Amino acid sequence: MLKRYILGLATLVMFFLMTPIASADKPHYTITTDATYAPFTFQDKNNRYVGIEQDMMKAIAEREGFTYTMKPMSFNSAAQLVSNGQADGIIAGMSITPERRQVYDFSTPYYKTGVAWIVKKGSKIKSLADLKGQTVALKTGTAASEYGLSLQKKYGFQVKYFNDTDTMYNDVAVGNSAATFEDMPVIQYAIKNGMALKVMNPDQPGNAGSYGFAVEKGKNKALLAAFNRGFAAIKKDGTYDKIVAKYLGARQATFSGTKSDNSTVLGILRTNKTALLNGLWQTIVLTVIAIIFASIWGILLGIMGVSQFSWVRGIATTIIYIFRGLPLMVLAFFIYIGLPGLTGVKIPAFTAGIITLILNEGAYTGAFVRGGFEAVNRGQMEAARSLGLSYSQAMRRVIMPQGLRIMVPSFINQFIITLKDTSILSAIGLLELTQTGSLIVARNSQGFRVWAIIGVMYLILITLLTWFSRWVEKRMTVK
Ligand code: ASN
Repeated sequence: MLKRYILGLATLVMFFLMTPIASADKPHYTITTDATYAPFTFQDKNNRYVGIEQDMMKAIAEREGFTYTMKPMSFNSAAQLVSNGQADGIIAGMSITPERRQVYDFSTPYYKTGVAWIVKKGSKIKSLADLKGQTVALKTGTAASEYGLSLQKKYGFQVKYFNDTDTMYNDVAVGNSAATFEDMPVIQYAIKNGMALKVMNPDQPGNAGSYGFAVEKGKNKALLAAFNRGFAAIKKDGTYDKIVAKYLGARQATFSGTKSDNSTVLGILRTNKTALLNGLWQTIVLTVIAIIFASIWGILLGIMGVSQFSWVRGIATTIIYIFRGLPLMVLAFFIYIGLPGLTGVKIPAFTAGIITLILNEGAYTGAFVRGGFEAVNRGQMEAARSLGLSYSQAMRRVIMPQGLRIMVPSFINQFIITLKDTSILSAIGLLELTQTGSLIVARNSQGFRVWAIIGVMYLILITLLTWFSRWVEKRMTVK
């Protein structure tokens, strides 16, 4: 009965882990983008990704007859996925620079840019020299951050890093950082939409250049050619100009435009209902699959850990040592970004996230399961064996039932930790609850309210999970 249940579950999970494969007739690509880079890519009030780049890509794909899956995430991850061959192309306000040309092939330039240096509105800072000893906010992996860094020695400021532009702006707006560097069109759009910041070099952008669509160097030639052809066509027939005018002409509700909806917790809940529910669902799915498989894997490791054979015990100890020792985020990056670079096999973020959780939580589970079995009196094993039971019979009938029972509180604890650990997977772009929160804050700058909502949602989930575990525990002990 149990076997059939597990088998059914495993099939379901396999189904979940498979990547959707595109229809055979049209080429299908995976394109990454910067999730919070208005006016080029950002979420609108209905949590749909919009912006100049999103409209461009749609128009180009239609003309050129290809389909694509758009993956919004931090710029740094978006760029790495393409340079590693995990994704086919990137359209993310990406400046064409000589260093990047060594790693990527770029399309025809599609938008002019240059770096601005930015302070809070009303700030006392008047020149770069005033930044001495101050902190400057930079965004990881960007051309603007490189530019900022090139001035660091001369002007003697400290730097701190952020993964997205809006959090970085906020840090300056609330006065934590004295200044920041970001691309001119991006900051100008934010200021136009109510960000209380000021550009100090509006007429002299640093490192003037252009944005380009990029693919990994030497790869995806057909996609790049299609982009260039499509771009030339939408430029020629006026579609491109219309797209740009659509976003730059009208005031967009990205930063302050949705004030009334964001002034109360209820308003935020209502505006972001779909996004929050999707994030919640993703967190639940990750947690449930990870809990089930990490428990199975952990119990297996625990049994191996008390094996009669020292080499089996050795294997268990080594596995537990490695995966308990690695920080979860390092493991996630290794599996998602590191491994595919080596093997050339793409791993979807969801699968990478699940594998990360199973390995990490499974190691912790393995450690306490092993401890639990060891705690069941050794004498009991001897007694069972002297009654004529084989080692595995003694294990299954005598040691395991008692051991598992004392482990129940540890299991519940581990389940809660697993749920909380799913939030770390936002780093590889999974749109779970935490990442959803980041994106909402990026849009409405309501850090306090949004993070309070997300916090309460986690607490509710944890309470439900604890109740459920206690219920199972009771049923186990009644038997
Ligand atoms: N403009 C940045 C760069 O070129 C990319 C970004 O932040 N989306 O590095």
